[in-house]
Amino acid sequence: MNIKLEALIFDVDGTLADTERDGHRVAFNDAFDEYGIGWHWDVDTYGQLLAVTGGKERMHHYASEFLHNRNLPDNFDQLVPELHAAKTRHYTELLSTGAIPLRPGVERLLEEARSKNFRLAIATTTTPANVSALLAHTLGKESLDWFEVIAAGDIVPAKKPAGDIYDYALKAMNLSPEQCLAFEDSHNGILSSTSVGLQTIICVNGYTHDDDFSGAVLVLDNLGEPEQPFNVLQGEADNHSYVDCDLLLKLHSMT
Ligand code: XBP
Ligand code: MG
Repeated sequence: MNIKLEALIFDVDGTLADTERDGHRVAFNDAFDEYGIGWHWDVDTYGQLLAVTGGKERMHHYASEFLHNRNLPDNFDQLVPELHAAKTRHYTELLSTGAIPLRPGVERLLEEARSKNFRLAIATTTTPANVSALLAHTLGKESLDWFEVIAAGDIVPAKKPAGDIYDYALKAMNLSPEQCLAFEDSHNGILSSTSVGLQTIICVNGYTHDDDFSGAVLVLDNLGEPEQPFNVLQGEADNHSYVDCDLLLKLHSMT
């Protein structure tokens, strides 16, 4: 492709950090305990619930598909936003303890991309406060300014797998999808990014390693580090052992 690579757009949950099992799931359960509703999402159940993105949407999905709307708390529809606010509080408190680190290679790649003047953005379904807390407690508060756009949560009507959040980020940066690469970890994520025409690199995690990533440019177990090479699960990494800007430029030129 002759079009220049200008920007990298990152998903957050599962991509920048492994937040779902030991972060979001735990915070949901803390909120359920706080409100005494008797729900508990174990690791396997939560994996099934990840089919639906967005915390409020996930609670509604659990009520309808797992509980068949039986024995729900009183005023359940009104309670969901309250439960979700409590979950966000528990989640951001957990992040503030440093419990969830960034995935291998994330900090290194962001720093290299910045030094080479690539533009950076975020496109995620998670609540904006969660993104701020993760960045602040891993890379420092100033890292929020590394991202030209942080597209998150309810700013678009339809969450992933819809493409709206990526579309929002592209419009805010005034870029076309051909000028960018996206980074994702899940089937819903790649459906979202590719639906707006973004070439996408996948780093799988414990919940997503068996997902269908047939539209991906490259599927890895993580971004890798010089001393900790990635494993290629799908695609061609041109003899690289970790993702750097050189590899990104090569992948982009092949698309
Ligand atoms: C992430 C999610 C989010 C989080 C919870 O998906 O599905 O819903 O689990 O976030 P993706 P909130 O990585 O594809 O963006 O509870 O703040 O909604
Ligand atoms: Mg994700």
